[in-house]
Amino acid sequence: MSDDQLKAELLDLALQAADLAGTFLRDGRPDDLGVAATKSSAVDVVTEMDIASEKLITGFLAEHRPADGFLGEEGASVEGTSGVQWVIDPIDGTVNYLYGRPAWAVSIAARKDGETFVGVVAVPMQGETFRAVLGQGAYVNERRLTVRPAPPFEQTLLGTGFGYLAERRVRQAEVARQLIPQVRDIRRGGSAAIDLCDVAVGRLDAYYERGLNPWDLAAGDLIAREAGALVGGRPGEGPSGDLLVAGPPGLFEDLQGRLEALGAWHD
Ligand code: LIP
Repeated sequence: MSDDQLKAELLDLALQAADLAGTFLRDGRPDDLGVAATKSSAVDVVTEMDIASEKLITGFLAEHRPADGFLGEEGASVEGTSGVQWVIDPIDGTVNYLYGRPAWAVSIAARKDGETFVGVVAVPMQGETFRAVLGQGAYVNERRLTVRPAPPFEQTLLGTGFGYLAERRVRQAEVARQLIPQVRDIRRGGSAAIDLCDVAVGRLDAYYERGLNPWDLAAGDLIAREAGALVGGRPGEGPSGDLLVAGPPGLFEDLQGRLEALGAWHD
């Protein structure tokens, strides 16, 4: 199978899995949804729907590609033998989902030998599915995506997010405090996958966050890059849990330099 044939197959399966899970989550959300468990802190929550969504996604994908590997936020961890690894956030924006707020997504990426081939972010409450294939552009539904041209820094609408540990949030708040007077405004949406898609579609000029997990960023990173954004971490580094920075050329480098000077990459 050629890489293009593999990309087409992976995209088709990712779109089907994201639609399956997104429909289940949108239509099956219990009115009395509560917290099933917590992780790094009392506010880092998991619901029964996160767990069910991940099982739905991994079950569907494993049925069609049994030799693939899996890495999922809620525990899916399979090595695989095909060289393809699925990176899954079954609900990105779990707290939003728990509170009945619309900004949550299903994020599914497929990596081949470590390179992200396909990314899909479904946002059911917006009726939007973002998708990208490496080298083939990014789309929302059927519309091709291109990032908004870099504005002057003082006119930047800047997205960010905060971690689940209070001591990290103190440092993150200090970085945001320094940046707020320098930009148009700040937005904190609660889903990294949506924030990265917002950069791709032009609803944010740029986005940064410290503390993301691979499943938070895998699909949105490719979607933003295929829409023309630059996505990285500290200068010369790729996006990681230390720091993710995303934005159009010109603004990306300016923001990255300011974040480096502010020490946004450490607690
Ligand atoms: C969320 C991220 C978001 C971050 C939240 C949380 P989750 O992922 O997408 O950017 O600010 O703290 O980590 O936990 O909802 O999958």
